[in-house]
Amino acid sequence: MNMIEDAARKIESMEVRGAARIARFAAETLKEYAKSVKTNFDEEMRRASERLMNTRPTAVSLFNAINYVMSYSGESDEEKRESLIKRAEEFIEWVDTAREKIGGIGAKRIMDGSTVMTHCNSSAALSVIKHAFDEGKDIRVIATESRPRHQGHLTTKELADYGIDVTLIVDSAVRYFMKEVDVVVVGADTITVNGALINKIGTSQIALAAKEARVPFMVAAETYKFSPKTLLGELVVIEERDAREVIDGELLSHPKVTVRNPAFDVTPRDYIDLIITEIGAIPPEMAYIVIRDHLGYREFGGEEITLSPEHYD
Ligand code: RUB
Repeated sequence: MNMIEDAARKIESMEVRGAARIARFAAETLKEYAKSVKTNFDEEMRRASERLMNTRPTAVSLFNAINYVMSYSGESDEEKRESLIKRAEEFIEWVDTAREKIGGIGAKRIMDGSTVMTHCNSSAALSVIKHAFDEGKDIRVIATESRPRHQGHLTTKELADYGIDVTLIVDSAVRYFMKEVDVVVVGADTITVNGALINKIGTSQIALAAKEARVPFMVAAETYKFSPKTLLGELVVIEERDAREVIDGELLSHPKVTVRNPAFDVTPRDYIDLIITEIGAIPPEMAYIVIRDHLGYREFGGEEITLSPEHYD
């Protein structure tokens, strides 16, 4: 289990972060682990997947990745291993191709001469921005710092290295700069059945400011970011991380001070103009259709939902 424990810690410490990367990494880890399991295949894989599942609670991409890979079939351990490896490879390909398709679709909504605001560090959102740039559009990006972990620095470096002009701002300057923005593009950790977005803390404030300023707000989200669990009424758990990410020193131990550090927030669907997925640009109201028809969560036997692998395409 060392391999699994190492991988789990990489996700928990955010050495591997971002909903798509976490999902891809979990699929890769399960694949490598499956190769090393000698006996009790089902039991070993179940324990491994449970450990990975419990690393970060909010991004449903992790749940969908593990569910997809663990829906393996076969009689013997050898057949099961082969099936699992194949499914892990399929999922990894899904991650890679979806990001590219989203980039191509989303780029059409970014006009030449635009200023684009983005938040945190989303591979899907950056794919949209890079595709627009690759098409020769003259664009400029405003990237938020994304405290407390400063993922905005990663975004700034990645886009600047790509040749795009980037302005880095503190999170509280979003409204100040919104008047210069033509479109906002962010990623997603989870899309719920009613079309709400769960993404990096601060996203909902940006959506609010965008709506007030009549600036279109787009979400770049692969279909594996849509949450089947919310169809059964489950609420998305918002991860609350260590207060020491926010502040250190004396204030932390002051008896009258509490420091809260939620990592994500919820943006209601009314603030979202469009969700760019690999199967098309859709309104948030279509989330139910994606979960039911594309991910295949159609029939539920009791409370337990089991993924029918053939429904993924
Ligand atoms: C990352 C974050 C990203 C989404 C989407 O949070 O909120 O916007 O995960 O990213 P954290 P991607 O840094 O806490 O993991 O499009 O790459 O899946």
